[in-house]
Amino acid sequence: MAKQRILVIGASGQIGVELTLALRKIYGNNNVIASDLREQSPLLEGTGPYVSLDVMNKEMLHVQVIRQNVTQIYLLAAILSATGEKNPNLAWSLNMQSLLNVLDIAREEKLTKVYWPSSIAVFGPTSPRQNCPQQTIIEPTTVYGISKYAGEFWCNYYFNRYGLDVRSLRYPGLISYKSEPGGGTTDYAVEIFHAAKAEKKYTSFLQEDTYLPMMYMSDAIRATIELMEAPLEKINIRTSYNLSGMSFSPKEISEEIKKHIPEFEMSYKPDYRQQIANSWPQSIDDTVARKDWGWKEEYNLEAMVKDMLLNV
Ligand code: NAD
Ligand code: AKB
Repeated sequence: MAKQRILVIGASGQIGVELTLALRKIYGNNNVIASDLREQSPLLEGTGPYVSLDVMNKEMLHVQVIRQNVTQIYLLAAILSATGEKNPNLAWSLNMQSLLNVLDIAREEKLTKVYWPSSIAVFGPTSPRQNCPQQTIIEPTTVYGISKYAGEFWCNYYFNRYGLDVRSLRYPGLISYKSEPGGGTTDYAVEIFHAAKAEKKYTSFLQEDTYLPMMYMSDAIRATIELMEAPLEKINIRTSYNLSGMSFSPKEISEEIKKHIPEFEMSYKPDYRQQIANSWPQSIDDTVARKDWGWKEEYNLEAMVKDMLLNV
């Protein structure tokens, strides 16, 4: 394989930090260029190149792609579900224009691959709530979900029309300890660990019985790399693959935490994010990802809670 030069856009975010570190291990520190609008994460300092970049500035993005001899882009910049509902126009504009800028430049510069994540947020209240399949009724009700669904079809379009090898996963809510989550509805499942360790109590912004699809970050990073390294002929979905790890409610995660911290107290004060959570499926069927490129998660709720409490 020819030498790859990878640009990660949104590298200071929850996924970006860990994905950049993982890509640097595989492709070499200097071949993975981290970029973001905000400053570099301290966890990335000294591990490889960093450029300050606004993905909305197409000209500057294009200059960087040429200057850095980029062959692949991982686009992670986005506004997530909860923040998106506070500023729908901004969410639509960033989530769509960033993708169109990247797809256009990738086509023009003949990049070998592009990665862009979608989300379980593409599904809406009319989708099946349990084991939501790859192909089903998809009528999202959040601006974030609408932008992700539209984005999936842009990826599909660039693959079919221009042969651009763009790949995508519909991540569930991601749980991690290295960098903070960036304004999603599933963020409670990260906040709870910090509160459990620091104060031994947490007030959930979702009701106790709100089941949502979730995944531990190390599984999500591995899924991303496995998808991107899979041979071309194994990739049959050019919109975005369903991906599943685990599914739990605030009550279930609090009970699992109590096994390690018996004095932990959980209370509930649902806010506007409850409505968003109610519109999403409770669990996801990812049979197609398992069949096409061999996906299998490692972490269940028990293993994830144990590891989070060790590391937070
Ligand atoms: P995040 O908010 O933590 O990180 C996004 C990063 O993008 C931030 O560091 C931000 O500064 C940067 N950014 C914002 N605007 C930018 C711009 N104009 N130019 C350059 N950088 C900019 O988000 P995340 O959780 O790491 O999510 C990354 C991707 O994964 C997003 O597309 C998100 O929709 C998707 N996703 C995340 C989750 C999750 O649970 N974290 C689940 C499903 C899908
Ligand atoms: C969010 O809650 O917005 C994200 C997601 C599931 O896309 N974590």
